Amino acid sequence: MGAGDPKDPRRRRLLRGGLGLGAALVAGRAAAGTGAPDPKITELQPWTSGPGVGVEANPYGLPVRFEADVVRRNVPWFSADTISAVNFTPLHALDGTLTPNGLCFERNHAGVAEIPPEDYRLMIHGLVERPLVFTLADLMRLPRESHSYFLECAANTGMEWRGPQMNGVQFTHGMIHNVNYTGVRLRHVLKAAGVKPAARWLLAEGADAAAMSRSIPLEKALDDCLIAFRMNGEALRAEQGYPVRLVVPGWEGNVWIKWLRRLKLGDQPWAQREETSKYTDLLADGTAREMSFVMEAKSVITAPAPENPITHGKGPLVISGLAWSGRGRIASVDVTLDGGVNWHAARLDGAAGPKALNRFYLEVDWDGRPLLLQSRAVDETGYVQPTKNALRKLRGLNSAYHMNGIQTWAVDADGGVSNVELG
Ligand SMILES: Nc1nc2c(c(=O)[nH]1)N[C@H]1C(S)=C(S)[C@@H](COP(=O)(O)O)O[C@H]1N2
Ligand SMILES: [Mo]
Repeated sequence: MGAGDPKDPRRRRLLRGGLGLGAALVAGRAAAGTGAPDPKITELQPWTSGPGVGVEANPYGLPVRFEADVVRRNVPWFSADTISAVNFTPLHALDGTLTPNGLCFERNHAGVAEIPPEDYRLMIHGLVERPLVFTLADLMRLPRESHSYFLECAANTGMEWRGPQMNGVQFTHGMIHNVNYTGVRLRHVLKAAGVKPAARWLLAEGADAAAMSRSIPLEKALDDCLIAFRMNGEALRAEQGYPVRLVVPGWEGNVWIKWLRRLKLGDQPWAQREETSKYTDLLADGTAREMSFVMEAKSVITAPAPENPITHGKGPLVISGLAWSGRGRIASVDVTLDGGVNWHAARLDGAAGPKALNRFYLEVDWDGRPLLLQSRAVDETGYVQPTKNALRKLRGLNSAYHMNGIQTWAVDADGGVSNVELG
């Protein structure tokens, strides 16, 4: 006798134990209420009346067709052409913390480079004892590690500097992904070349037509950076930098050079386009923050969200979201239902490592009244996610980058959700 056997007393206990919540959840359903037979149970369904496809139908598996809406999306007005553009991770449709490879947002400045692995070269030169060139096979002979990290574009949520703009969490917060990378510590590769004592900075350059280049302080390069060739176990996707990208944990996405082809050691930064004209934060007084690398603690509720209205009426409601910090681990996340009058400690699910996405949940009993939902992350340094207005007071309105303010979703009595801001 097993737990599935109707005569099993354990099964009866389970059913009885679950009745309270179960009754509340099905209360609104006609079939359950009337006692009429549910044809989905009583009638033979097509998926039962014949076999499905065989194991050769999908040598590389794809999502089930009912999930065809779960895709990256872009906004047409972002740029004149999609070769220099961004698309957004569908955060509203995901749970847990890892982003599936096919759903990782893309930000390309000159389209996706396609590099045959045998043609890949990584050059290391400048202030080194021995300039070196690595092939992909060379890199794969060095000691390897795997770590999960978030990558957030500095422009994520940037549209919201001037007030609520985008009515969907995919567009307000979707320039982020969280991937388990396998690769070689950058410091192993730099040590092989022998860094000269005068070296202070590293130039990382991509092999794409944009030749995207950024200056990185040597201290960070020798710390936790990876030269990665796997994402979530498989080869990098072309759009994520196949065959090799730089992983710069906790720092703005722009420095995570894709299609990495060159590392140059120097004694000062290079003043590349992406660290002067772009990816700097123009302040109210006309000066600019430069090299604002770290992505500060941030969080967002992914359900309910504009794409995830409450459709089940009052009763048990699962509030879920993501929290992250470029300075390390998330210590706690608080959630408010009333625009910040009362805060409740959310439950952090599982133990996320430093500089990675954390999943949080808060289970509540919704009374059907309108809500003003917010989440607020605190990281291990004690930094508390600020309000958007606090950030505006500090940095003015000129910036398009580093907006990590608290997001507000208004839930109306029908369960509809919209992007709002409290004055
Ligand atoms: N070579 C190269 N590296 C690049 C870029 C690029 O256009 N070319 N875009 C950068 C920017 S601005 C971001 S936010 C991240 C995006 O990484 P993703 O496409 O994996 O999301 O890659 C960075 N690395
Ligand atoms: Mo970016």
